[in-house]
Amino acid sequence: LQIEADLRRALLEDQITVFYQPKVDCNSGSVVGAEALARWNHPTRGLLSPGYFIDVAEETGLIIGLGEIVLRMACRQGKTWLDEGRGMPLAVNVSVRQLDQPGFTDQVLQILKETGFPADQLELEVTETVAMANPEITQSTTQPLREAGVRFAIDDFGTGYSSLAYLQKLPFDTFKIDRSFIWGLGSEDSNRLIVQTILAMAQSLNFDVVAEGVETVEQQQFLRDNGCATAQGYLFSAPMAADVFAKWRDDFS
Ligand code: G
Ligand code: G
Ligand code: MN
Ligand code: NA
Repeated sequence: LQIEADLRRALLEDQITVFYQPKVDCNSGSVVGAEALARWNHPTRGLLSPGYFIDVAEETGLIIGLGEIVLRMACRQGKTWLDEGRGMPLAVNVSVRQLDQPGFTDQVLQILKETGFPADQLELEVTETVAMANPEITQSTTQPLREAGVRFAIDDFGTGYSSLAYLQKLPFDTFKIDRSFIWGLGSEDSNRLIVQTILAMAQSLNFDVVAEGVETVEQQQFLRDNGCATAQGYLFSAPMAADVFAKWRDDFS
């Protein structure tokens, strides 16, 4: 497969870069963190989004090396911002292929040590299906990291099949409500009810909540009025290169 060979080379030749999308306080509008998102700076096709390569990376196992690169870059950037007095928590996506690696926990701790990024400023996002698929692996992998201060988020929440009883036992701190529920918020009653239910549940189970894919002021208002602390989406900004993010943040605040 050409794309596999190209991606393999991309990992070796520093063609992977990281964009940052702000997370914003629903009430005050201030920036409270950012999600790191992989980009492939392809030599002939330009800047590619994960939609073009994450599936191939997952299927070939290249996601393990890619994930390590993204985590290291994000922690390095986070430390730089911290040293500049612009520190903030960063979230990094983690694939099940990474979580299944026996060395994953040590790798994360090593990257934190090497970069000097504080563990309590790092959040790892794991998709809901993955989080639920193997609770024992999830538990044993996450525990030492949580003890170090790393936080865990369930990504794309609401698209999987979490049961309430189960959720309480999972070692997660945050729900990220999937954007498919946010889009209907202006008009669709069923999505309003679903989002209100997720927010109420998060509150009673003591989870933080981030709404993804927020694109309109109406959606932000609905979320704020229903107790959602944090939002992310094109209303605030699309993901940006690190230098663009830093400038955007200076202008924004
Ligand atoms: O940035 P964009 O919206 O195109 O990202 C699309 C999807 O790719 C997101 O759902 C995100 O979780 C995933 N993704 C982005 N960067 C990474 C990464 O570094 N590792 C993993 N495993 N997934 C990523
Ligand atoms: O990990 P996650 O599935 O949350 O990935 C975030 C991805 O979603 C990013 O690649 C980003 O480009 C995309 N995204 C972020 N905000 C919005 C939004 O408001 N609308 C849409 N359509 N996509 C978004
Ligand atoms: Mn994510
Ligand atoms: Na994701």
